[in-house]
Amino acid sequence: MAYPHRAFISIGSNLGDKLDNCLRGIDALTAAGDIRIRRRSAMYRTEPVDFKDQDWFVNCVILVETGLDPLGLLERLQSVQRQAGRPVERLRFGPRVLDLDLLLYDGVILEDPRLTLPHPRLHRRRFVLKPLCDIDPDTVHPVLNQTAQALLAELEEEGQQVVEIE
Ligand code: PH2
Ligand code: MG
Ligand code: MG
Repeated sequence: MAYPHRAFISIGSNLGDKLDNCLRGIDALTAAGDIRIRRRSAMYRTEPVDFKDQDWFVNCVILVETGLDPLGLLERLQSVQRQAGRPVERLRFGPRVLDLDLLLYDGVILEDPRLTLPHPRLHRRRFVLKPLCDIDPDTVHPVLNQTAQALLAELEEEGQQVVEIE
């Protein structure tokens, strides 16, 4: 098996045993043998953004290597979300057992009805940028041409608290 591509994936949960949901989700990604986990950030408790009236999340970011193409990887993320018991219909930005979002895939820029790369909100979210900086602060956003570290420095902490879990 070849693993020529690098992708960053955001993991999140705010229902049930959030930390365990995230850890199991990461494990499930490797089951078919065509994705391997290279790095995992710390785990964080994070204040909900976009839809504020919901419980805090647990979030982290992983770096994977894979032979899957972007849409193949997206399908895999969706299948692991379903296995975790997440219904397909749900409130946009609302509570979820497991959310796996493809953030970056090599330097690919993609506008497809199924998938936008880089993730369209990644540069505005501390719960994504803080863990992303744990594992690769110098990674460059291919549209904004700025590093993860520089993007994080621009964001206000107000309303976007991110607390590392010891
Ligand atoms: N996911 C959302 C909406 N808001 N807030 C935090 N803190 N973490 C998330 O993962 C998150 C969110 C939609 O996917
Ligand atoms: Mg999401
Ligand atoms: Mg999602």
